[in-house]
Amino acid sequence: MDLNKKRVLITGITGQDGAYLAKFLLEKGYEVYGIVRRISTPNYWRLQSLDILDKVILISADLTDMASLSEAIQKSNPEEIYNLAAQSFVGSSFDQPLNTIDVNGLGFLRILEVVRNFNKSIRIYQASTSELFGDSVSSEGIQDEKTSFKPNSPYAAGKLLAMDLARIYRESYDMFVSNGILFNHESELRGLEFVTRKITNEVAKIKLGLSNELHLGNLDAKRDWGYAPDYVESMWMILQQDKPDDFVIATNETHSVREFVEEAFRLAGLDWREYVKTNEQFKRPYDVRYLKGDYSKANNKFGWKPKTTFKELVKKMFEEDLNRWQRHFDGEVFAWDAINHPGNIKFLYKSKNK
Ligand code: NAP
Ligand code: G4F
Repeated sequence: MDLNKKRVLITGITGQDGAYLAKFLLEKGYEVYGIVRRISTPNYWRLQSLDILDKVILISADLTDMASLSEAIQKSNPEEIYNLAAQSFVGSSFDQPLNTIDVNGLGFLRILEVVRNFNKSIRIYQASTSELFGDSVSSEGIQDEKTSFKPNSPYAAGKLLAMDLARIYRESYDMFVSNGILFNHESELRGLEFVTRKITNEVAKIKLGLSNELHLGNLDAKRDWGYAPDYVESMWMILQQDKPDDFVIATNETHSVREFVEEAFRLAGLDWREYVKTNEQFKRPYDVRYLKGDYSKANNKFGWKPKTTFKELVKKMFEEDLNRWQRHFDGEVFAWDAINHPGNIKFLYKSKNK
């Protein structure tokens, strides 16, 4: 432990946002700890591709296991905790509703309880979401911090529980707990099951002749899509405020899934109608139809604004996927598929003498 550095603990460090946030905080001079859960195949490809795997300190813990969280928080003794871990795929929350609520709702309560008992001065960021709004605003409106919540999925219900708990712990115990209500944000490190990455990855394969169909669900759904590296900066800014509060982070623009598809195929020089098939398998029992966020509060309070446009986002993702498949084709091994090379990982194990 480097006592000259500010310490931070990130849950979900192996995910898209966790990896970008870890890189951002390392650059700010923090000592970065992250919890990783035990899975059968190591999942360090994002940390590897940002070249930070050997710069972060990993602790084995799980949001469903309070004892492991308690140990992780005591060992890292952080000034700030960013709770990014979640069962984050809305579609899967319909297949695994209990696990989703356990991780996304109760998991956060476990963190709050450990912090309340261990050190109430730790500042906590909770990864809240625009999914909370559900269909509470029609296709002409815009969502901000005052818009009512109407969750449409077990995923959003679990996140609403966490958001309510944040407010309750803030008011009851004078704890610094803030929510970032982030609208969709994507990147070259996005999971392959999310619609943006599924599209850019498949279009890249089609372009290289490795695939000839793209199966999608609801093409009419509209989302406010931003770029993940821009968004992790807002998480840090939210925790640097004088008082805990909740902030919408978005781009103030909305685009349909169909528009995303059109743009990706346009970049590939192909006509999307020849390749895209709608498939019931990818439709949800209850989908959020329309999201468009107003980020003025964050902009007025600490000057945050998005830096990447919709077209730039699609281009970055498509070009990176094309590049990865091209290199894969050429037989090159790189971080994306070389997930089994953990390298020089700093892992904090349980101490015998505790
Ligand atoms: P992601 O890529 O799916 O990452 C989720 C992370 O949570 C992974 O590191 C995952 O570990 C970890 N995790 C899952 N279950 C866990 C458990 N039981 N214990 C410990 N760790 C667990 O998600 P993301 O896109 O980075 O999103 C980060 C957070 O922001 C999530 O809470 C998400 O719900 C929220 N959010 C995301 C967006 C968005 O558009 N990206 C928008 C609003 C809110 P493994 O690597 O082992 O799976
Ligand atoms: O990319 P998606 O799976 O993201 P979704 O459901 O909006 O959730 C993401 O953003 C939330 C913030 O609003 C986060 F809280 C959450 O963790 C996650 O990061 O789906 C986007 C839209 C949906 O309307 C979906 O029905 O795309 C539609 N869609 C159409 N075809 C598809 C597909 N989604 C996926 N994943 N796969 C399809 O084939």
